[in-house]
Amino acid sequence: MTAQQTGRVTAVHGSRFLVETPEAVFDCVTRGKKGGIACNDRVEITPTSSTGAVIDKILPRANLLYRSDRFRSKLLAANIDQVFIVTAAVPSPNPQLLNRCLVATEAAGIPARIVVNKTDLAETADLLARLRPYVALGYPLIALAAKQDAAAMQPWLTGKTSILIGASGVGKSTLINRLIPEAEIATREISTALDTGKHTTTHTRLYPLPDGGTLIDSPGMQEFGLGHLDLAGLQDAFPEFRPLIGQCRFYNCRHLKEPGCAILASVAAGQIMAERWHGYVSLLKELDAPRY
Ligand SMILES: Nc1nc2c(ncn2[C@@H]2O[C@H](COP(=O)(O)OP(=O)(O)O)[C@@H](O)[C@H]2O)c(=O)[nH]1
Ligand SMILES: [Mg+2]
Ligand SMILES: [Zn+2]
Repeated sequence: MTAQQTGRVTAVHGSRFLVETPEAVFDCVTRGKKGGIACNDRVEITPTSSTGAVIDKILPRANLLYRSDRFRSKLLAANIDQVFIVTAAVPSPNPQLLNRCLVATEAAGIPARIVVNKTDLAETADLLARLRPYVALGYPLIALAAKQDAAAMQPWLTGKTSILIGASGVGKSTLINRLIPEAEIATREISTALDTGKHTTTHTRLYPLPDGGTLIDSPGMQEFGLGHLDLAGLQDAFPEFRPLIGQCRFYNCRHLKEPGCAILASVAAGQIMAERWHGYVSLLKELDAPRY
């Protein structure tokens, strides 16, 4: 029972991890205080019993989606093909959460798609109109009512590893349950395997899709810090800024109020959405804030 095995992390719950190998599913801990393991990481483990194991090593990642505040990073998932940012008109969305999710996804080099859920609600028309410019930026938008039908998602998912992120209450769990009939049972099994008695909904976990592929559910987020980016990384995460970088009068322009700024000129001309520039400014200010 002590031979090393390779598997993938199928659920993360605090410092406990479920790892699935060709042989079994193991309830794992890490050696020492080593953290930094994400859902869908490939890992090497050493079993310590028929159901328990220790994670020895994370195998190299294709990518890593994460957020961070001044104090710590929160890993969302590794090795993913696409990120679905789920929004809904109710509860009333914070437009900057969408921008932060988009920036994190761009910074990780992963394609982003926007899902507008709850199209059955009248308020959704306004949200769809407000988000139309994001389609012009290159982000596909999928509108659906998960409560009724999630067929619009299906063609996007097959054969891919995807994650759903977004505020709590937008309908991520409803969508998962619609797409994966066994999800509720799987969720209960994971909770039984990982729960230490405490009530919690902070798991990140993955589900195999019926037609092939993997879908990862993440806990709802109200905040989305990106303290790990630097100025160059931040600018580059806005696709509409990219053609303008290097065209400002000052080589080290931060696009805040500098004269001769190509990005500010584009915002003034209505070519760059003011809402996007405001998102950039608020992220830049966080980069400037002292870190502990
Ligand atoms: N009207 C409407 N409500 C929905 C739809 N999808 C989900 N909901 C409701 O939105 C609330 C939050 O859903 P949930 O899946 O728990 O959201 P999560 O926090 O993102 O996982 C629940 O009351 C759902 O019933 C939808 O398509 N239309
Ligand atoms: Mg949920
Ligand atoms: Zn500038």
